[in-house]
Amino acid sequence: MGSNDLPSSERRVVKGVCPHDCPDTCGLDITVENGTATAVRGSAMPFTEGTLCTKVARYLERTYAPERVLHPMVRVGPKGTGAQWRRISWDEALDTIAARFKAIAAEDPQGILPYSYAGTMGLLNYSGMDRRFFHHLGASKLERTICSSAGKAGIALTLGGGVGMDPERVVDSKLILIWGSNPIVSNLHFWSRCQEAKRRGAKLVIIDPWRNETARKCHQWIGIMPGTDAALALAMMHVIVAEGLHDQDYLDRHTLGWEAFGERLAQWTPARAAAICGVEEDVIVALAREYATTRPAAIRINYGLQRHYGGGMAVRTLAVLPAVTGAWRDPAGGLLLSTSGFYGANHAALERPDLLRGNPRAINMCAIGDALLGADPPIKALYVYNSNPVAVAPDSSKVVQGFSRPDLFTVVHDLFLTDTTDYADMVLPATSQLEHFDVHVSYGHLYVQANSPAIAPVGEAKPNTEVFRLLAARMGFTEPALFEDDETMARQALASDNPRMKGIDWDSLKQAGWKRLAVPEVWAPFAQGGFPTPSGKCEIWSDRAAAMGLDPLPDYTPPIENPLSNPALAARYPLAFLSPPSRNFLNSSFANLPVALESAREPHLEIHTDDAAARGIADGDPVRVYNDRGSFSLRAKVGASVRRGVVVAPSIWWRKLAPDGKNANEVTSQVLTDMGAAATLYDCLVEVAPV
Ligand SMILES: Nc1nc2c(c(=O)[nH]1)N[C@H]1C(S)=C(S)[C@@H](COP(=O)(O)OP(=O)(O)OC[C@H]3O[C@@H](n4cnc5c(=O)[nH]c(N)nc54)[C@H](O)[C@@H]3O)O[C@H]1N2
Ligand SMILES: Nc1nc2c(c(=O)[nH]1)N[C@H]1C(S)=C(S)[C@@H](COP(=O)(O)OP(=O)(O)OC[C@H]3O[C@@H](n4cnc5c(=O)[nH]c(N)nc54)[C@H](O)[C@@H]3O)O[C@H]1N2
Ligand code: SF4
Ligand SMILES: [Mo]
Repeated sequence: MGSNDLPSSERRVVKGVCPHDCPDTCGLDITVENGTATAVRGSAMPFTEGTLCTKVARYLERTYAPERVLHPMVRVGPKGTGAQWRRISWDEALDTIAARFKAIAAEDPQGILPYSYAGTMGLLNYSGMDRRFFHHLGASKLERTICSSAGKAGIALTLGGGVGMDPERVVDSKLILIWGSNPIVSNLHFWSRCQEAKRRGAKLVIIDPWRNETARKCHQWIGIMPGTDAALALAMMHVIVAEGLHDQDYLDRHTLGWEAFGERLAQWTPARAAAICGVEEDVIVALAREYATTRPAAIRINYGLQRHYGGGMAVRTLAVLPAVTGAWRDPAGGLLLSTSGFYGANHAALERPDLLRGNPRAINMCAIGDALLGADPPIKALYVYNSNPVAVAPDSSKVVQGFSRPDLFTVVHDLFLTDTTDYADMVLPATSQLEHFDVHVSYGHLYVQANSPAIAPVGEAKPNTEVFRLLAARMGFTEPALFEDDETMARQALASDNPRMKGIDWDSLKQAGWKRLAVPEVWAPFAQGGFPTPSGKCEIWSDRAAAMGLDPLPDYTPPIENPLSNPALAARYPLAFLSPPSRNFLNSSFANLPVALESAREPHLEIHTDDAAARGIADGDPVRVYNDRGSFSLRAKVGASVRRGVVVAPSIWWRKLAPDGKNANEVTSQVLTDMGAAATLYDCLVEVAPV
């Protein structure tokens, strides 16, 4: 970092953090020459090890994209076209928003709804001043559950929170189960460690309906039916117990309810699971034996497998596996969904729930279509930031209909003119990560990082935090917390009495760039139990689940849209539809940039040769995917990259850039999961026909 010493007018390297919703949370080294960013590289942060994924390696093309929104604008054309805009000043923009918000709030502030997700994961711009502002205003609350909350709820019941093995240790694993996860696409730096483990002799098994990019590099692919993972896990435990391969000592010391669970496991024969999962009985038995007899054994589950109705239960059940075999005893053993529960950032100081005015209702973001069309009292104003709901929210036809309401006042703060800005009354320009301060935790490693601005804002762009400070002033608010600056908020976020946050403060973090949580370098967090559950044990039996009206024991909860659980629906729509992340995009981010579109080319649907033949579909044919909710078109890719009965459309394409102006969410549903009120994006039956 010698270049830090050079005068700022010449060349310097600024420490940043990738802001995207990705478990890797990479450290960035941003080279700045005469005020212009000239290179973005992976930092020496230990999980990043100097490399970035291809999307972010070309971050300057995003930062300096000619498509960036550079100043506030109001819509002058018809809603939904995004065609005609008039440039306005920030003063006019803020005055207009404040006037509308004041008028609505005078009647009922619940008429105003913020809509945001994870365009940036930085704590300040993800959930800082925005939360304070909307709390103080008394606006409707938003349940931010579109991604992970089913799995979070499930793992919290079994393990006590978003905790698990240290992903850096996986290099020493001898068996790695990659389960509902596509790390080459969505967890690249975990994958590089899997490859190292492979070189050291590990076996890699992937459990996924899709033979995805990662599956092609694993030793074994188990092509399971979507939404049936809990049945597989139960049968594995059945075999492990029946063959006496369980770790009775670990179970006795560190789990709760193992005996009660025994009766249930007895019913989960491999034959029963085989019929549900579409996986052969002997494959299940062999997997169980291998898992129980190989040490260290790691399981990487990811969010793919919990985007089904039974997603909470699936994660809850899978999370029991490492306790049954005692895999937690090894640093390179155990299970990982998220590391976020290890952090102890001071969210209360950051978000200030104490400022909450009244007891406003909550609107679930996954059902925004229905909410815009029917919430009572009605939603009159929508303020969207960090999200592109018209592209990413399920059941698009409802979403589009809701956003089209002429009486709805919609403000969108973004870097680009997205599918959502097409329905905005006003668009505000947002800064990129190179243009603002932020502080980052992670859900895929154990480091805290600081992001410092490398360049001045492009055009008239402003960070989320700044816009809410300015709006608070226009609203006439006087609460001092609404005017604190970014670095003050960063200090507050890190002022935590969590022992793992010891020694991490903003000023030293800003200098260093990153710091590992105060945990051992080589760490087996639950080797001696000590789970963050009420009992301190791995809770197979859960009193908390019982109190929530749920089954106190792990089990299998079938999908809603599945041939066995809903044969009538499957008679009309026999194919299970998945729309997982594309390698070239990050959700819908990047999906408008030439650099990403060059590689992604056009939307495609992977379909098994037999399913294609039965429908008269040949490789390369244009096809239509449809169900009762809607339909959209794309090109068929016929082969053996998916199991029979499943079709896969890598996503999330922008509607307006797709051949028929629609994307995968045309067919997905607004139904919520069994736990955590999350989206059931992959619980979806469709039919496919040639166009
Ligand atoms: N390049 C890129 N990286 C990303 C993203 C992106 O869009 N692009 N998105 C980011 C975000 S927001 C998230 S949440 C993560 C998501 O990343 P992951 O958690 O890895 O989740 P998905 O990619 O949704 O799904 C992973 C795999 O789950 C499989 N799957 C679907 N249903 C089931 C099931 O029922 N059982 C099993 N066993 N497998 C199933 C899919 O076929 C897919 O291969 O990735 C992040 N990283
Ligand atoms: N069919 C289908 N639908 C899905 C999924 C799927 O797998 N299939 N995945 C789901 C998942 S896992 C997730 S997490 C959601 C993701 O949904 P979103 O969180 O909405 O993610 P993006 O589509 O990336 O949109 C983020 C937007 O925020 C903007 N942005 C970035 N940084 C900033 C900033 O600092 N300030 C402001 N104001 N804006 C910023 C970006 O330009 C981008 O337009 O989508 C879900 N939808
Ligand atoms: S998207 Fe993920 S892998 Fe790519 S740079 Fe960001 S954190 Fe790293
Ligand atoms: Mo996500």
